[in-house]
Amino acid sequence: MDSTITNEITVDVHLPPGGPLSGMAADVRAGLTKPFKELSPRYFYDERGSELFEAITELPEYYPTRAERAILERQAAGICASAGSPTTLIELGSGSASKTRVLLDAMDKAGCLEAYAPVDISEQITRDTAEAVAAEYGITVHGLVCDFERDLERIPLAGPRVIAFLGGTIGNFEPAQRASFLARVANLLGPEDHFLLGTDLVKSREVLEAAYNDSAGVTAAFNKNVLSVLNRELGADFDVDAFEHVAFWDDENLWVDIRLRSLARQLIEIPSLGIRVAFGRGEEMRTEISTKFARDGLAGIYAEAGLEIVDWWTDPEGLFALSLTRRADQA
Ligand code: AVJ
Repeated sequence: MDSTITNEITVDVHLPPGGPLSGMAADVRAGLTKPFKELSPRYFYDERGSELFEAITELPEYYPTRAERAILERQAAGICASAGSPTTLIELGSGSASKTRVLLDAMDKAGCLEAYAPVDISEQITRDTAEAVAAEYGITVHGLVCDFERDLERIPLAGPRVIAFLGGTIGNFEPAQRASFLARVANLLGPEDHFLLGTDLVKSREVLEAAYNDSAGVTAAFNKNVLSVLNRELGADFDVDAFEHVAFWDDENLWVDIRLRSLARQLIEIPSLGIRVAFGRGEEMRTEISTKFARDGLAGIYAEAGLEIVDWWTDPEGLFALSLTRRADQA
């Protein structure tokens, strides 16, 4: 058989000099010296944290991953058509790209697929994903290893493109951070480009609180693991068992508020930051928010960023949504 290899793999690395965790020290110091302490959810995902998150996605109470996959499986062809049969899929936070293949398959079937650009903070995963996708689809893959909150503007490849941000991770952004991120995405879009975003939806307190307080305790272990990350990376001396997992639905802010509660009065030493941090008994520190959306609210958030909804899909139970947008001034 005569076969010609036409696919091409490029991976550009744009990590800051200190690597993925370079800003961590300053960021953690700022968060732990506030009156209401907080840590960024970006530090959850070391090797163990990533494994625990994988386990969360398989829990009976944790519906978002299954719901998003169900939408993709049912609607991939429609998404591809609504996006104008794009040649290029750019994926923010691509990871191992397991859900992405559903979209790539649909683009392949529609005959429009030419290129894929995974964008992720992990160099190894991005290289592995780039090679696997290039081999499976015989297409050009241009990976970008970066913190896409800093280096969004480096995104490669010509259009028509669809930029996808799946998994509901936008829910972990604070409102101001979310607004500037969406405005920057809008700025990247040319007249034929689209943005595809996964968002978890507002639903009953019972369902939401169960999803973040699973009976097997996996979410609690995931949350507490961030303390082990600080111990390893910053030489802190957190006793992981001296904190308990807290997650509750905040119906004013429309987010699940995820915290660690100190079980005792304690003083934590963080030598590499040159600080000691006091926790009162019962004091809570925020480790994550997970915002839930409704279509109207999201349309308003998009409008402020200069985006408008082209199409919207949910799973049969209405748990999760994928929305497709374009630049409002280019309609
Ligand atoms: C990263 C958005 C997929 O907010 O639901 C899961 C992270 N935290 N359980 C979410 C998470 C606790 C998750 N996402």
